[in-house]
Parts: sequence; structure tokens; C-alpha cells
Amino acid sequence: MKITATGKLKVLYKIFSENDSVLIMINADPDSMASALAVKRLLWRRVSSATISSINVVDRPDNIAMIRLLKIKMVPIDDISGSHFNRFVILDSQPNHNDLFSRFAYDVVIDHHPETGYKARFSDVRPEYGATSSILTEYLKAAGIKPSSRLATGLFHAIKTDTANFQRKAVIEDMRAFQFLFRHANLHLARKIEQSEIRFNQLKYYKKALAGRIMNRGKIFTHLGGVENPDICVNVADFFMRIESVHWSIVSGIYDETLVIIFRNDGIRKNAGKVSSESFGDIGSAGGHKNAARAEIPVPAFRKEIKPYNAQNVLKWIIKKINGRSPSIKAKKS
Ligand SMILES: [Mn+2]
Repeated sequence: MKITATGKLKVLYKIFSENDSVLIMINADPDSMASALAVKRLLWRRVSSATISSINVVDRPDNIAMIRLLKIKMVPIDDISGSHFNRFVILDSQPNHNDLFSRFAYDVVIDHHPETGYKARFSDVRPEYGATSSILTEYLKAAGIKPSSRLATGLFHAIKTDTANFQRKAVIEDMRAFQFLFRHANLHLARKIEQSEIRFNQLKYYKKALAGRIMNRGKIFTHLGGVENPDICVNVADFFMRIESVHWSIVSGIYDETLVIIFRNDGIRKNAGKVSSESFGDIGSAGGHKNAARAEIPVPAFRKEIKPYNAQNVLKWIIKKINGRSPSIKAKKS
């Protein structure tokens, strides 16, 4: 027999009493943070305290924006003493997903990843769901709670993120939760969080990307030189795809003595994974999907081929490798 949301909520509430100090453990990302806010709301006035703790340091600028704009309070796991808590909840993860989680024994597990068989007093794992936030939205509805605009915005953003705007795995329940949250969320705030992808100090790379770009029949190539984090190559490559006339965007940078090349295209009769592996598979790791791919090549593997070795010539070398990647040329080489 299928247990109703109200039934599940009742069982969940039985785990807690008013003197409890609850620790909510997460691997911080939009879905887990929003889920944690929802559990805090569900337990409000039902327990003595509820603390959110994360095992990771949040680094993505959009996630930092979410924390700041939704005023999410989290304590790093290293500052947590387990003896201060008597109830442990884990959300959007299961205890065996990470060694750090196994410091505690969990009373409650709510997640949407594949079931790992952890035995908690209360476990609600629904692998078919696109987001844990959809599950928690059902609990809020069952509890008759009208979510605050901050909570609704968090859950709304979480479902959008985990389902990639419903372009990834999702079920009708995710849609229903989304529809409900849409009425309560602050859409401007959600948009600001979603758009906060760029760090101020990354703007210099955009300047470099534009100045050094080579564009040829819808293909844009640019090389950023040394980068502090290879994610910037992804951001710049995605950014160029927003230009109407760009069909291919290929952006590279050097990080940790490795040349990282990011490939993006518009998805029309193109295969980024194939281009990447045919061009660079022989000297590095390369591959991906039809519209998104990546290659990573150790600098010593190609440095000698480039004379003089500078950013402009690295870019020229990349273009030559990509343009010259016909099977016949490859055959001659090997
Ligand atoms: Mn999730």
C-alpha cells in the first residue's frame, strides 16, 4: 500500500520531540541547501534547535549568491561536535556517499539518489525524483505550511538546478512541486541567483577571451593562458554560445601544467566528443557528448611543438589540431 504524504509526515514527526537538538548534514548544493531549509521549517517549534552543517566548502558563485540572498546559515562539519546533538538528519545524500558523513548515525534520510540500503529510523529515498526539494515540498504541503518567499525561492531554484530546467530526469511530482513553489517564490531573486555565475575577478578572462579570439565561419576559438580555475574556460565557452552567429565555441586555458580545452556547439549535426577525441585523444584525455566535450593534455606532451611557446601560438596549434583531424591525416601520423 502506498503511504500518503500526510502519513509519511506523521511518521517523520514521531522521530522528534521538543527537547531535541537536530543536526542536518548536507553536501552543500542548491538542492541540499533548500531541502535543509525545508526540514528546518518543518521542525520549527517542534524541536529545541536545528543546525545545518555541510561537508564541503561552497565555491560556485551562484551557490554563494544563494547562501547570501536566502540567508542560509551553515556550520562547517569540522566545527561540529556530535555530542551537542541527539538527532541526525541527512538530506540529498546517503551516509555512505562520503566518509565525512559517517561520523554520525542518522535518524532520518531523505534523498533522491539510488538507494544504498542505509538503515535509518526514517528513510525516504525516491530515486525517480529529479530533486530532493520536490520530496520536501510534498512534506511542506502535507504539513499545511505556506512556504515563505525565501524558502520557496530556494526550493524552486533547487528543482530548476537538479533537473537542468526539466531537461534532465524528472517525474510529474517534480512538476507539481515546481508549480506549487512558483506561486510562492520570488522570481526576481531566483533569477539573480541563477545568473550569478561570474566572479568579479573573472572578468579579466572575458576581456582576454574577446581580445584573443579567432572566429571563422561560426566557430570561435580563444585561449585564456594560465587560469586560476579551469571552470572559467567552461563559463567563457558557454558565454560565447549565447552569441547568435556562434555555432562552435572552443575555449582553452592552462591549469596545473595541463591544457584544458572546452568544446561547445549548438547541437545541430555536430559531435563535440568526437572532435575532441579525434583531435587530442592521442596525447591526452579527451571526450564528451555531442554538444559538450573536454580535452586535457599535459603541457610537456605538446610544448616542444610550439615555437616560440606563447599563448597565441598555443591557440594556433589547437586550431591546427582540430582542423587537421581527418582520419587520413591521423593515419599518416601514427
Ligand atoms: Mn539533488
